[in-house]
Order: sequence, then C-alpha cells, then structure tokens
Amino acid sequence: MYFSKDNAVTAEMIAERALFHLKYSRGKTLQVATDFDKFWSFAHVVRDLVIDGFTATQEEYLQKDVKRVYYLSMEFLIGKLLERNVLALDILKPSIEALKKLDIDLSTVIQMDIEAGLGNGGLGRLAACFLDSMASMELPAYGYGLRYEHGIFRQEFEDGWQQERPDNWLELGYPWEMVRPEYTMPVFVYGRVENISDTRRGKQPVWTDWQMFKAVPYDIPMIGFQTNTVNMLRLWSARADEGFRLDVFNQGDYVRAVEEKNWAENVTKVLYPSDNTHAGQELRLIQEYFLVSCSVRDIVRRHEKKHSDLRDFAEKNAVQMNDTHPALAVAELMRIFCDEYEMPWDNAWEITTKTCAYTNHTLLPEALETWPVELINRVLPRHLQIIYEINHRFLQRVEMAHPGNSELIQKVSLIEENGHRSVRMANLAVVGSHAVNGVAGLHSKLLRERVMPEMSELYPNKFINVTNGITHRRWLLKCNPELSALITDKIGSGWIHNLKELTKLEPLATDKAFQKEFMAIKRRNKEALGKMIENDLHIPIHPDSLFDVQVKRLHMYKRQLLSTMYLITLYQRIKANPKMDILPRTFVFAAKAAPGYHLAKRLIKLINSVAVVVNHDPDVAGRLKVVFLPDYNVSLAEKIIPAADLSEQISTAGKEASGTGNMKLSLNGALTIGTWDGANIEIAQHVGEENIFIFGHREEELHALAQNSYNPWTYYDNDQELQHVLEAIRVNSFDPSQPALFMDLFDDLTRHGDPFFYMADYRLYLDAQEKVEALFRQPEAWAEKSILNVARMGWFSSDRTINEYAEKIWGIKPISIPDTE
Ligand code: 26W
Repeated sequence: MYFSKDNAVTAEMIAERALFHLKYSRGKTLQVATDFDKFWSFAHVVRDLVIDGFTATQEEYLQKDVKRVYYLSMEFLIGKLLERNVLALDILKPSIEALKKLDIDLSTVIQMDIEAGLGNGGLGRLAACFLDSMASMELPAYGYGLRYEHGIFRQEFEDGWQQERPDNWLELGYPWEMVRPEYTMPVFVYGRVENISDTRRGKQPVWTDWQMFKAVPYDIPMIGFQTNTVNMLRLWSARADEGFRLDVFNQGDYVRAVEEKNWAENVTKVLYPSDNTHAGQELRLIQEYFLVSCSVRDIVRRHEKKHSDLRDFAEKNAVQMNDTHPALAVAELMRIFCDEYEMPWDNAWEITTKTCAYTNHTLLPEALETWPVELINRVLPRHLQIIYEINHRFLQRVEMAHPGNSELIQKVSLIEENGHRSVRMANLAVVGSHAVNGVAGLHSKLLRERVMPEMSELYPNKFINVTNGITHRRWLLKCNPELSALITDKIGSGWIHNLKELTKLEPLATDKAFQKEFMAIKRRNKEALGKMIENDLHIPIHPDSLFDVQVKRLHMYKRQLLSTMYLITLYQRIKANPKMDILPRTFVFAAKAAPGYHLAKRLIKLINSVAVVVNHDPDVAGRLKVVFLPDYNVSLAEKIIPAADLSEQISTAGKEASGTGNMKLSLNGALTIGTWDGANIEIAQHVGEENIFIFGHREEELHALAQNSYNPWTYYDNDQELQHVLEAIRVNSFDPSQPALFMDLFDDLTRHGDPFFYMADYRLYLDAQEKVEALFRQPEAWAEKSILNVARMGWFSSDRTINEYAEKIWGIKPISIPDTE
C-alpha cells in the first residue's frame, strides 16, 4: 500500500528504520557508514514498505483467480529504481527529511542507486515502461526475464574509439531483488528422443539423456504509482544442478566435471550486446530456451494452484512474446501439454494459440531470427520434432486452401531451405499466436505488406497495430521535476494519472508569461547538462545555443552519420566564411555500438575526431560544439532529454519500427526534426505538422527508388556541398596523420550503393535544418511550438499502449488491491 494519506509514513519512522538497517543489515554505525551503506539502508526501508503490498497483490490475484498476463522478454532496461519508488509511494518529503538525520541528502543517495542495464535499447526499455504502466493501472501482470550477471557493457572512449568494459552491476549487491530458491526450476537441454512404449498410449516420444541445470528466480517488486498494486518482475539465474554431469564426476574426472558445472552458470552470464542483428550463437539459443522453459513451468505451477487441470489455461493466462526471442514458448507449451499432461494435439494447439501473442519490433532482415535445424536438433531435439509437427499441420491447411501453390508453401513454411535448413522464428511466432502486432502504424502496415504478405493473407485478423508509448512518470515527472511542477501548478495534478490532461496546457502556448516560465525551465535544464559536460568532458557549453540531440543505439539505419554530415557542412561553411552569421549549436550525441559492428564503431571515431577539430578551431569561435557523451544509459537519458531543444529522429523511412526516444524528447518540449518513419508519423499527427520538422523521402518513394536501381552518385554529382563533405570523410581531413581512416563510411554511401539513402536525403535534411534555425531565432514562436508539443503528447503514455494490449490482445482487467493493515 502507499502511504500518503492519514497513516502517513513520517520522517521519524524512515530515519529510525534506516538506522536499524544500517546497524543490522550493514553492521555499521552512522559514524563509519559510507554513502553506499546509507543508500542500502534507505533502499531497504523503501523495500520494506512494499512487502505488504507485494504479498497482498499476489494473494488477491490468487483468491479472485483473475486472468494474468506474462510479459516474456530477454531484456528489461530498467535503469535506477529508488527515486521512482519513492515517488510511487509518495514519500518524497519525509524521505528528504529523514535522510538529513543520516547526514546525507536524497540526491546523493539516489546517485548511489544501481543501474539495471539488462537491455540493449528500445525493446528492453519498452518492456520496463510496460511494467511501470501495468502496475500503475492495477493490471495482474508479471515480467519474466533473465538476471544477467553483466548487463549492457559500459562504454569508454580511448583516443575516440569505443572500448567495451564489463558492467558489474551486481558487484555490491542489488537491494531491489529478493532471491526465491524455493521456486527453483529445472531446465533440460541436449539429449535425444526415444520412442518408448506406453501401455496406455502406445509408442510415445520421450526426451532422454539430457543435461539438467537449474533456474533460480530473483523477484523485483514493480510498485504501482500511488496504488496498492505491487507486481513483480521475475528474473532467472542459471545454476548448475548437483547432478549436472554426474556421469563425469563418477568417472573420477573431478576437475573436468567442475569445469562443466561452470558451463551451466554461463547461461545467464552476459547480455548479448547486439541490437538488430541475429548472431546465432548456441549459448544465445540456450538463453532463450532457458527463459522460456522456467517461465512457462512457473506459469503452469501458478495455474495449478487454483485449477486441477489445464483446460481453461487460456482463459486464465496470456503470454506476450517480446519479439521472437521467446518464441520457443509456443513449442514449450505444446511439449508440456502433450508430453507431460498427455493432452491431445488439437486441444493443446488451441490452448497454446489462444494464450500466446507476439510483438514484432523490427523489419531489418538481418535482425529476423532463424536457427539452424541442426543446432535446435542438438540442443532441443524434442522441440524440433514439435516444430516440424506444427509446420506439417500448418502447411497441410495452407495446401487445402491454396492447392498446388508451392511458392506460397515455401514462403510461409516455418523451415527455410537454402543450402541448409533453419527455423524461422517469426513464422513460428505468427502461427502459434492469436495476435501479432507491430509497434507503430507504418511499421504494422509494412509488417503486413512487405515482410509477411502471405501470412497476413492467411490470417487477415491476426495482424494488428499497437503503437508504443513511454511511462510519463519516469520520462516527465521524475526526469523533469521543474517542468512537472509548473504543469501541476497550471492545470492541477490530474495529468499524472491521465496524461491526456496535458491538453489543458494548449491555451497557455501563446501566453507570454507562461512561455517565459516554460523556457526558463528549459534553460535551467540546459545549464545543468552543460555543467555536467564541462565537468566530465571539459568542453565549455553555452546554454543559449541550440541543443541538438541525437541519443539512441548507433546504427547505419538511424543515420547518426547524416547529422554528422550536416555538422561537417556547417563547419566547412564557417571555414570558407568565418564571419558568417550562424546559429550557435551544441550537437549532443550518445550511443553505444554493437561490439562487432565495424562501421558503427568507425562512425563513433569519426564523430569524436570531428569534435576535437570543431571544438578547438578559433574560426568557429565557440559557435559549434560537438559532444559525444560516453556510456549512454537510462540515467544519462534522464539528464539529456529535459535539456534538448531539437530531437533528431532521422532514420531511413521504413526502417525504425517505432522509436520511443522521439516520444520522450517531444514530451519534454524538444521539437522534432524527423523522417516520415515509425512513431514520428503519429507524433506529427498529434502535435500538428506545423509543430514538427518532417523531411525526406517517404518509404514508398525509397521503395520505388530501390526498384529503379538507385544511384547515389546522381546526388553527389549535383551537390557541391555534398561532395565537399564526402571528400572530408574520404581523406579524413580531421586528422591527416591517419588518412583514409573513414574510407569504409565513404564507400558505404557511394560505391556500396548507399543502402540507407543518405545521399537522397542529405539536401532535404539541410533544408529542414535551415527552417529549424530560422524558428529558433524567434524565441516566442519556438516556445509556442514547444509548449504545444508537450500539451499534445498525452496519447503517447504507455498507459494508453497497455490499455490497448489489455483490451485487444490479453483480455485482462484492472483489479484494485485492498488496503492492508
Ligand atoms: C536477435 C538480435 C536482436 C536483438 C534485439 C534483434 C532485434 C532486437 C530488437 C528487436 C531491436 C529493437 O530494440 N527494436 C526496437 O524496438 C523498439 C520498441 O518497440 C522500437 O521503438 C524501435 O524502433 C526498434 O528499433
């Protein structure tokens, strides 16, 4: 329960409990306690406050036997939790007071909090926003994921190059988790299938000779915002089983046996850091199965607490697969129903498909998961049989409806055959689900029309859209406290529960006094970020310059190189004409590149090289600054986003499934310069096309260009500035001691055919930037549009998104948890 009302939590009580934890959990006196000890103790006070709600919530779900949703995801990019939890419990004031008695302030304690970076980017952060919304909307929901020992790597720059360092987030302990060894699950891999005679059922496939290991759950409470609901995120950690490789122990090879035991514990060692490329490692497949296997068992276990059989399983459980990474859930449910519960295939299939749903998050072909049949056969032999059986029955039905159409069969088959055979995980997920959704309007359309046209014709009603959203509790209330206070002051606090209420700000957009207050807050946020940059990177920043922000994973399709080309163009213009009148701009980049993504890593080096030159050139006279902030993560995003003037969302049209950073930035008053892609389109529709800078070729146009043998050189030949920029990249004019360092980038845009249409959009982008510049020179006009962006972004709350999932896909309803005494 939350404690704002009568029986309020007092500062005395918090202080007393924190001192108790300091003494009995940390073994410290106040005199010798470190900041971390104080953080730990305070975090435990907060945690203690939610235990009653946590148990009451589970109890209520059980007693009322409500339908629950299980969100299966290989990634949860949570960030820090302490401040969020304090706000959710509405104990900010007494906490500030209480911590004084521990000789520390809340902001220091919050800084000590531990960053849970268990995700790569958009997909993982979306999962975290969804947990927030599901708890805040009182939905019976669970997150299931993996407790990686090392989350996304820490990024450092050495001589401008990205270096990856391990993230040791668990090193000092993690106060938000509770280990639950009593719910440990066994997991089986490898082995073979034997057909063994069963007296009742005849010959039955039996999976034998497997290796067993264990999954230990760690639960993190997800506290609803000022409600009694406390849901949980259950993260599994791999352990060796005592019986693991008992055969080798028995052979007396003790050391090898212990080594192999180690192998089992490697399963949850590290998050795979590539985003949008499928590498196909055996260990990754085992990770995916590990998540699926123990989560599904746990779901079945919970179901059986109230039900003697599994007949109404689909009426009580919904499983949402976050991309195809957990798509083996389809085969695992079938295996459990058929092999372990002896259910007839057709019944099992009906329950499985009614239970499962699949969200697609990317159209990039290199990201679509396929696993070699040979590999699945070795790791999960029984699952491969089941996948074959699913495919066989599915293709039979396709053949009945479209006799003799072998091309169709080959396209929709779960098995791809080109030289060697692989399982197409997206096809498995589509066939095994009752709903398949894309994450923004255009994306869902392209998913239907371009990626899976045959599937969407076979299942016209399965494919739907649910546009992404973000939790405004983190991405406005928490990260931008001053703006939040101003909003509340003007329109009341209703927006915190219903973000659509922000529209009440609209009439204030032209109010000069309000504009002043609003822009003063933006200015202070910029000063704060500027100070941080000066302290950490020793680059002086002018808070009146336009803060031009591009923060997201580094990828060629996201086109950080396009804004770099613009930046180089501006620099070259200044060099040609040092006295020119140019709007002062601070380019802020932050991005991690997948460790094996060579072009992306080179681009980081390029941006850092340009930064060194531009930031020190006296001709520039401080009018351009380039900052590449290292180690982009959730907490850094929370500092950058409130300080942004301009939000760069310039992906190649048709490539960014949705984007969610675009929403966070606009909600905090940044104007967007963006392509007609992903959720940019819906943002334009909501804020009004006059309040956003849309530019560039649209997806249909690019599609047509590609079909008519697109030639990047045409653009090159017709644009002198473009030639000049490309030349600078080709020869590396930023560091003549290392010529040709960036030849690969140059080649990609020219000789290699410019797959992401940089050349086609370059001039259009520059034109749009010119409009940005002109508007920024009119502070009142800019302020008006900025306010209108904030006022009209309410629809992008993940509460709205989750509502759509709950209604259209899951069929679950909110249930309020009674107060506990
Ligand atoms: C198997 C390798 C791999 C790893 C991660 C393939 C694909 C992924 C993710 C699906 C990539 C991803 O994060 N996609 C992003 O999802 C966001 C949430 O829906 C969208 O807003 C982004 O546009 C999309 O790129």
